[in-house]
Amino acid sequence: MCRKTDRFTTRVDPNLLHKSWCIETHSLGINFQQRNLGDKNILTLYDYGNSVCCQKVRITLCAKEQNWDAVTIDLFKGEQYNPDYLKMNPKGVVPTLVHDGKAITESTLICEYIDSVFPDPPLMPTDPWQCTRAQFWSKLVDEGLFEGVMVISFSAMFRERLKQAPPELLRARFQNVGDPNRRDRMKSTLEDGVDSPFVLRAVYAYEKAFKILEETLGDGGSWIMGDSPTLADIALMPFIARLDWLELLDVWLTERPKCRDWWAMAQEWPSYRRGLADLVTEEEIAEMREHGPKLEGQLNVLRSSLHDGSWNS
Ligand SMILES: N[C@@H](CCC(=O)N[C@@H](CS)C(=O)NCC(=O)O)C(=O)O
Repeated sequence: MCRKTDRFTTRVDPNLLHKSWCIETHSLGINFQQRNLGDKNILTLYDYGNSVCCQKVRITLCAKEQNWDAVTIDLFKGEQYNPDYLKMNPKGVVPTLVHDGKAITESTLICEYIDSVFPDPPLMPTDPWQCTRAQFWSKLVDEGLFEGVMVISFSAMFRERLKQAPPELLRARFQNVGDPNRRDRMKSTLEDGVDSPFVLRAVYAYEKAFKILEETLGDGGSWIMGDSPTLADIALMPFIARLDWLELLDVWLTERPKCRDWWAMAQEWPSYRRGLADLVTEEEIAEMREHGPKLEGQLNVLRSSLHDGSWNS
C-alpha cells in the first residue's frame, strides 16, 4: 500500500489509492524550507482532503500516473497561516506543489505545470486556438466558480463547523485571511448563511458555467475538448462533485442532459476516482449530505430570480 516516508508525509501511489488510504496529519513544527530543498525529483503536495483546489491537482497527478508526498495542512486548525508555510504560499492557502525544491502555488498553474513537466498523456490540445479554448474553463473556475463553491460550502456546512471553533481560532482566522474580498465573503456567509448577498453571485456563477457547458458538450466528443479528458474537464470536476455531495446539483441540472451525461462519465474516470472521490472521507460525505439539502429551496428561488430579472430590479 502506501509508504510512510516520515512522520509528516505519506507517499501516495495513484494506482493504490482507495478509501482506507490515510494521510497522517503533520505538526506545525515542520521546517518546510529545509525539507523541500533536499527533495530532488520528489513531488510534495501541501494538501487538504476536501479542498476543491487540491482535488484539481490530485486528479491531474493521477492522470499523469505520478506519485507524490502529501503533507496535510489542516485549514480548520489554521495551519495555512504557519509562518514557514507562508514563505512558500504567501496567501496562506492550499495547494502548494514543491518539485525539485521549487514551490508552485495556484491550482490552475500547478495543473499546467504538471502537464508540461510530465507530457504523457497530454492534458491540453496542441493547437494554440484549441488550447486557449481549453484554458477558458480554468478561467471560468478562477473567476467565478471558485468563489461560488466557497460561498455555498460555507453557507451550507463550514459555517456549522466554524461556529463550534474556539473564538480565538476564529479571530485568528479572520485576522489572517489578508484579501479583504475573501474575508468579507467568509464573514458574510458565516454570519448570514444562505441569506448572504454573496450566495446570489455563487448561483449566478454556476448558472453561467452550466449554461456554457451544456452548449459546448456534444460539439464533437464526450469530453469538453473532444474524445479525451483535458485540464478543462479536470478544472470543473471538483466544483461539480461538491454540489453533487451537497445534493444541490438538481438546482442547475434538471434541464441539462448533456451536463448530466458528462458528469456521469467523469465520475467513472479512474483519475477522478483516485484523485478525488476515493480521498473524501465518509465523515466529510456525511457532513455534506446533512447540511447541503437545507439550501436547496433558497437556491432555487435565487436561480429563478436570475431568469425573471428580479435580482437586478
Ligand atoms: N486561487 C487559489 C485558491 C486557493 C484556496 O483558496 N484554497 C482554499 C481551499 S480550496 C484554502 O486554502 N482556503 C484556506 C482557508 O479557507 O482559510 C488556487 O486555485 O490555488
